[in-house]
Amino acid sequence: MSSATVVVDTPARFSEDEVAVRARLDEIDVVPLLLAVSHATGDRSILRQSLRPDPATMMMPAAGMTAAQATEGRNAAASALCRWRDSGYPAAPTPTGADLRSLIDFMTGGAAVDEYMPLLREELAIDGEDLRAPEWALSTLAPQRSISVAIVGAGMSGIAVAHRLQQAGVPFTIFEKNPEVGGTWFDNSYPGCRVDVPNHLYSYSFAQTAEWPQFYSTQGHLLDYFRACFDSLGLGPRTRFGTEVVGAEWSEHDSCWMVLTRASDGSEQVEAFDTIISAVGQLNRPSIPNITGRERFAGSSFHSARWDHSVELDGRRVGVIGTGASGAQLIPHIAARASELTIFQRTPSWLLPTPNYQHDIGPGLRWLLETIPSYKRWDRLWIFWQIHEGLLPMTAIDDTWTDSDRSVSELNDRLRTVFTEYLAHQFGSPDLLAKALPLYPPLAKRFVRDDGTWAETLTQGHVHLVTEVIAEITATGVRTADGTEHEFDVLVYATGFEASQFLAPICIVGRSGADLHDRWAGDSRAYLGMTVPDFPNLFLMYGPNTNIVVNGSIILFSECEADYIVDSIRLMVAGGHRSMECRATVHDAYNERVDAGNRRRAWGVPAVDSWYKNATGRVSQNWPFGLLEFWQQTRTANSADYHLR
Ligand code: N01
Repeated sequence: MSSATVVVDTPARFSEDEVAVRARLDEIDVVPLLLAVSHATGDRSILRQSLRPDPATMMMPAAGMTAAQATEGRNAAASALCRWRDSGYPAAPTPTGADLRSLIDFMTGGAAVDEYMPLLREELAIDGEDLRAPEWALSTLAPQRSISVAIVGAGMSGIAVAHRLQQAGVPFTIFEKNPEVGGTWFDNSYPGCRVDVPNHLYSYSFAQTAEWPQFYSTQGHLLDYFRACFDSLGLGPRTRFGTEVVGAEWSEHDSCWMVLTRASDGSEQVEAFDTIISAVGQLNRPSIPNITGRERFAGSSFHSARWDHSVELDGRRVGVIGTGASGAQLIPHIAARASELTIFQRTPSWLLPTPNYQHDIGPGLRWLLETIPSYKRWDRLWIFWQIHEGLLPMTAIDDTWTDSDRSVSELNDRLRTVFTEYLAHQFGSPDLLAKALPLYPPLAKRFVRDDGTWAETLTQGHVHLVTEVIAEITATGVRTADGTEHEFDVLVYATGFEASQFLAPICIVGRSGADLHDRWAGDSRAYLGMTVPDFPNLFLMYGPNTNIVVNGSIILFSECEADYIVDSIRLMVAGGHRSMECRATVHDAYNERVDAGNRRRAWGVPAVDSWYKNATGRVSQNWPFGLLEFWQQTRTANSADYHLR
C-alpha cells in the first residue's frame, strides 16, 4: 500500500518574546488555536472550562465568545507557546484515546459526540494519520486476480478515488476529456470564481495544506491544489487527457464493460474494464436558456463556465443574465470594468454574511501555520464541527407552520429575520431592497456568501438591476416584458448547469440492453447515489441525491464514495465474484426514503424552483439527511444489498 500527503507537518522555530507572539495571535480563531497549541505543546491546562465554546452560539461570529474570553484564550496560547519554546520544543506525543477525546470534548463544548468520534478522527487526520486508507491490498487478498478500473474524470472526485485505489494496489486508468486535471475548477475560470466553503475544510482529509492564500481561495489556487495532489500521488502515468468516454456496454459473457473512448484527434477505441467509476461531476454542462432571439445577438456572448477571456470588457456595455452563485461572484468584477452593466435577475439569492470571504490569510495566521502546522487540521475540524449539521435543522419543514411561502418553520423564520436585517442594512434604498429581498424560504436554494460586495456593486451608478421578465434577445441586447430595450456589447449567461442530466452525454448500456438514460427517463436515481440495478460494476460519484445545500463540504461526500467503491471492489474480490449489481428492492426502498426526506426540507417546497429539482419536479440532487448518516452508510459495502456473481 502506498500513501501520500501533500504537505508534511514540520514545526518552525521562533524567537519572538511573549508580547510579540501574543500580537501574532490577535486575529486567530481561539478554539482551533487552543487545540493546536495544546496538541503541539502537550499543555492541556490551556483548555480551560471558561474557554469552552457554547454549542448554542457556536455558529455566531467569534463562536459567541466574549472579547474577554478571546483575550484570555490568546494570552493562554501565547504563554504556552513560549514555555514550550523555552524548554526546547519537546515533541508532544500524538493525542490518542481519552486524551484525544478530551481535546474534542473541548471543541464541541461537551456535546454528545460518541457516534461522531470515528468520523471526526478521519477528518482531523491528526499528525497525518490516514484512517481512510483501505485496510486491504489486491496483492495479498487475491494475488492472481487481475482487475481493471476505468475512472471517468480527473476532477476532485476522480483524484480522490484514484488515490484510494492506488493505496489498495488496484490498477486503474483515468480518462479526462479536458487537457488538464481539475474538473469544475478547470472549467470555471470566470473572474471572481472562488470556493464558498473555507479551504481548510474544502480540501482532502489526506492532503491538508497550509498554503491557501485566502480563507476562501480563488479558482486558480484551487486548480493548483488539485494539480499538486494529482502530481504528488503520481497519477499522471495512469491518465489519458483529451480523451472522452462516449459510451460503455456491459458484456454479460465476459462480465466487463466495453468502454468506447474518443481522443481529441477524433480517433476512437474500445477497451474492456471490469469496473467503471464515473467521476464526471454535475456542474460542467452549461445550461443556456432558450430565450427567443438568442441567436440574433450581434455582440459577444458566452456562458460563465465557458468564459471567453479574449472578449474585452473594459469600458464596454455588458449584460448578465442570472444572479446565482456564479453570477454573484462574477458581477462585481464586471462592474469594475464595464462602462454600463445591466443585470437580469429572475430570483434574488439569500446572502450569508461572511466578512472574511475575500480576505487574505494575514501574517499572524501565516506565522501560526508555519510554527504550529497542526493548526490547519484543528481549524479544519472546528469548521467541520461548526457547519456539519449547523444549519440543517433550519431547513426542516414544520407542517404546523402557516407562513410556508416565506419560511418553513419558526427556526427558519428566525433565520429569515436575521438575513432580512442584513439585507436591509446593506441596501439603504427601499426600491433596491425590494428587488434584493428573496420571497422564498431561506436555505431552499444555495445561499450566496457576501462581505458587503453585492450591495456595493448594485448601488454603483453604472450598474442596473433589472427584474422585469426577459421577453426576447435582440441584435443589440435584451427587450424586457415592459417593452424596454437594454443595449449592450457583451452578454454573459450566468444561468447554471444541466445538473440533473447525470452522465450525459455518455451512452451506457447495461444488463439485457438496458440504456441508463432511457431507464432514468430524466429522473436519475441510484442507491447511495452510486449504484443502479441492471448496471453491474458501475459506480457514480457525485451522483443523484449526493449534493448538500447547507452542511459541510462536498469533498467529504466524494471521500465517502471513494471509500465505498474501493470497499465494493474488495467485496467482489474477496468473494471471488466478477460482478456486483444493486438489488432493485434495496435501491427502491432507499430512494423512497430519500424522497420522503427531501419533501421535508426547505428545498423540497413545491413552490421553490431550483437546479436541485429535475424536470419531473423531484429533488434529484440533494441528500436530505445529516453527514454522519451518509458516512455511516458508505463505510462498508454490504453484500446483502447486491447480487454478487
Ligand atoms: O447556477 P444557478 P450557478 N431568465 O442555477 C438564472 C455551484 N457554484 O452557476 O433562480 C433569467 O444557481 C437563475 O434564476 P432562477 C453552487 O453549488 C459554486 O450560479 O432560476 N434568469 C439563477 O439566478 C451553485 O448552486 C460556487 O430564477 C435565468 C441563475 O440564472 C451551483 O454551482 C460558485 C434564466 C442560475 O443560477 C450553480 O450556480 C458558482 C432565464 N431564462 C457555482 N435561466 C462556489 O462558490 C436561469 N436564470 C464554489
